[in-house]
Amino acid sequence: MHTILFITGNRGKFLEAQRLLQGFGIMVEQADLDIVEPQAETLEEVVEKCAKEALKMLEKSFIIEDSGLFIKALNGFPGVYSSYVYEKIGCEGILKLLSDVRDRSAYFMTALAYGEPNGEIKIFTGRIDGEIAVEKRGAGGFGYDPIFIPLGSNLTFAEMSIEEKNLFSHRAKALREFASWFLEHVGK
Ligand code: ITT
Repeated sequence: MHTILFITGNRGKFLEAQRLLQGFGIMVEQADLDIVEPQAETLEEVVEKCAKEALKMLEKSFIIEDSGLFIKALNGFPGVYSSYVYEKIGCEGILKLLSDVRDRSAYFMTALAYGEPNGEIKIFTGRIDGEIAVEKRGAGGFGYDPIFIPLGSNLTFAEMSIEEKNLFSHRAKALREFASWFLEHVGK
């Protein structure tokens, strides 16, 4: 059994990762380190910079991830600014921006970095396409979950249990990639 840290201040993310990685025999502990998110053009760049910062502070293997919602009609906004935009205008603000918009396609993406005390950093990504709902629905999840409907379902992420969201989500895809690689490279 392996134990790694998941560096995040977001409990919802942690619970999703914990549930999924359990199935691979990988235990996670939440670590809420004070890492300031750098500005960068892609989620991969952001997470790589964060992982380098974390490497300086930790002597244990860890994962850290950065996620974002990319809306087609808004040219990919809020994308790398998802956190700031959520704090400022929330789901309601996004719904207002899309009030007259027919093409509501959007995707969620996660870039996940695994870091080891020896300095190795490896990046994994996951993406789920879907659309923005016309109103908020559901009480589960966090962030933009009440307004995102993944392709293949009629429910928003906030209407799903953690297990159901893990069948679809960007995060779950990145975590599965990571877990397969980890078990192969670090051993069972
Ligand atoms: P960290 O401590 O891990 O950075 P965070 O909540 O700041 O937690 P991100 O920067 O990765 O996480 O997320 C950017 C925004 O997107 C933030 O407002 C999240 O709530 C939202 N978000 C990320 N993943 C999401 C998901 O699976 N469902 C809904 N919203 C999500």
